[in-house]
Amino acid sequence: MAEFQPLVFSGVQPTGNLHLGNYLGAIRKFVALQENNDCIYCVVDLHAITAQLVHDDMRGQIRSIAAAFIASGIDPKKHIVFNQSAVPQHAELAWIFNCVARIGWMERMTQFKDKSGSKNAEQVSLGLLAYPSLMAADILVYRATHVPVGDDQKQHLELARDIAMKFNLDFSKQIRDAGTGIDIKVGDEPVHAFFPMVEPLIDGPAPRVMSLRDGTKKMSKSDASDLSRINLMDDADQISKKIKKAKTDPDALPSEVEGLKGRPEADNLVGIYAALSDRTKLDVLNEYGGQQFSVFKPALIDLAVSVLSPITGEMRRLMDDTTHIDAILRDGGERARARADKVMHDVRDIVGFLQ
Ligand code: AQP
Repeated sequence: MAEFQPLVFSGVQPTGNLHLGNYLGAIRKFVALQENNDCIYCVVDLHAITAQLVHDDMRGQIRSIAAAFIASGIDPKKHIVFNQSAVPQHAELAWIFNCVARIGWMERMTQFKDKSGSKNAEQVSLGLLAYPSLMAADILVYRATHVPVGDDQKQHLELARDIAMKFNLDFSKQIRDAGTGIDIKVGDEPVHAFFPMVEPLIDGPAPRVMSLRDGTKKMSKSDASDLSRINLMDDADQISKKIKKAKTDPDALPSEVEGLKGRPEADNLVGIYAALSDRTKLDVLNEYGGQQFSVFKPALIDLAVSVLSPITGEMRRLMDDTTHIDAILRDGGERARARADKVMHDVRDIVGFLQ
């Protein structure tokens, strides 16, 4: 059986201040993966207009996400960093995927249900419903194989696999005729595939970083309380204040990971410490088990400040030089467009459009 050429793709929305969850769930993994992989990292600006159409400073937001990628250590020369709207093939493939995917698949998405929530259908954009179809297109327009994301994106990636599979099966004859597919195995099933079955990369000690105010809620850009999250642009004093105020319970830290069960806030802070120091939770508990939060929190503050401050400083420096950031995005956009267009040429052939 053949295999698709490994390729890493992921994206971040320019919808507000990046926080520690975005960093640990996504961007830190992007940096680690670039050592041994071909990687494409995208500022997904088309996604940003699905929940809210008008943004005060969309261009500034786009630049700030690109700055965060680069300040965290992504090499935009070896890899590709660009903004999604610069490559129209994402939207073109998303339209085809809108015709592959079923409405019921989209309506079952937890994020759609959460974000459309109590609003009536007149207030929710069609784009919000179709969001996972565009996300599948973002990945598959490069035939990417691996996608580093936080745990909240798992369901969307399962849907991307469903879309890829349905496209491969619906067009199996055309894919064979075009000679652009390869034989893969999906479970035990042999499939002649044009699109790969993407693998989510969600591992690590903090796949879902939780709110500092409520360990049962995801840390999120849209949480009304700024104390719930550490923003990548926070300075040392703000980081210190937020960790000091972070909700905890009165018990000492356990010595085993099992002991974190039923203690969401303790679990979250230990997970954050482990992810920031590239250690396991067990390793952290071997050091801090039996200690009170009055000892653990100052250690976590020192660690968070030492990891995040250089990134924040570099982000500020980069954001002052918009010409440089724009040049990186333009160059990345050109290279991404060339790759996406090759794939779209084959897709148009398979679907039967006249080129
Ligand atoms: N709390 C989190 N823990 C781990 N990973 C997270 N990610 C987001 N929040 C956490 C991951 O960050 C990447 C980029 O996310 P995004 O900006 O595209 O969208 P999002 O998931 O909608 O981010 P927010 O902050 O949670 O926004 P709102 O408040 O709008 O819901 C993704 O890989 C995501 O998994």
